[in-house]
Amino acid sequence: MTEQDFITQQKPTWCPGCGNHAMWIALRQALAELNLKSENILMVFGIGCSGNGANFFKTNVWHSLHGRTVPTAVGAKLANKNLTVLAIAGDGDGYGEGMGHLVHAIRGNANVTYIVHDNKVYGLTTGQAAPTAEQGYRSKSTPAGIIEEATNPIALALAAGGSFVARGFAGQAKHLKELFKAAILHRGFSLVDVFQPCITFNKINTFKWYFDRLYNLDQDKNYNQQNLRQAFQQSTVWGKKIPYGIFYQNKRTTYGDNLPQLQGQALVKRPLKTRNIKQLLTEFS
Ligand SMILES: Cc1ncc(C[n+]2csc(CCOP(=O)(O)OP(=O)(O)O)c2C)c(N)n1
Ligand code: SF4
Ligand SMILES: [Mg+2]
Repeated sequence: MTEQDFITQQKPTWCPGCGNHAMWIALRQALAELNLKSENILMVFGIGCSGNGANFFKTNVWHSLHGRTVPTAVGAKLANKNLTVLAIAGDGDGYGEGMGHLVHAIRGNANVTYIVHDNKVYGLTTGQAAPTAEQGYRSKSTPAGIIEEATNPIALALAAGGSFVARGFAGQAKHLKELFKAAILHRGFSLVDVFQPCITFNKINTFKWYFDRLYNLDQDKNYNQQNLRQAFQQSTVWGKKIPYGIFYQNKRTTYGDNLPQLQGQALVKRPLKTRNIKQLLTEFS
């Protein structure tokens, strides 16, 4: 398949210039370059501008609930291990309502690729501060600036035991494509947090803001992606300079590997057996 084969007939409704367009293209290219077929891919989307991507990718797609993208994706992977499963959410979805799921999915290391559109706002609901918004960020609903400190998804994923933790940028589409490919090829739970400028509501974290600050860890010969201590150190760098790329990657058994029931044929391929549970009911009644 070519990247064009992953396009539906529906034209993207995102604002012209939104970082979502570049993410859409980079992901399609990654899928095509990995020789994946539409019918073998499941994308689980959350609710948000990011979630509207559900209409624009020609794969199996599940437009899930806000905050419930990850458990839906993990469940689907357990039911059909033959699918390449991606969970795609906004930062409000993934790090707000869905935050607890992230930590537990990382612990289990289910073989799912999780892509988070990090625009630091709730785009679809017109620009309220997302958990990744910096302290003091002003929006219509927080005119005096937010009191909370920004959540740090990279440090959090590392602390939870993440086996693949990365950050991309919608302004570096070629690098983003390679990052998506590496994340999909990784056996286990991979988090790719992507800086995705929301040009309509976030007037601070613009493309230029990122271009002025970002440096690429993947090009640093002294950076070791297997060194957790180094990854933690880089995850806390923020301000005039901000790192992106693969912070950390290691090999761990996946959730599916550790479940004896999942060995052999995928669950969905197995015949359904009817069982008589009368004896069980009598025992517990
Ligand atoms: C359970 C639930 N809570 C809240 C909402 C309202 N809601 C819809 S989209 C959204 C925010 C989306 O922001 P984000 O996840 O960052 O995605 P973006 O639009 O920025 O891509 C919210 C709060 C909802 N639809 N469902
Ligand atoms: S509101 Fe922001 S995130 Fe949503 S489509 Fe427009 S620019 Fe993109
Ligand atoms: Mg958002």
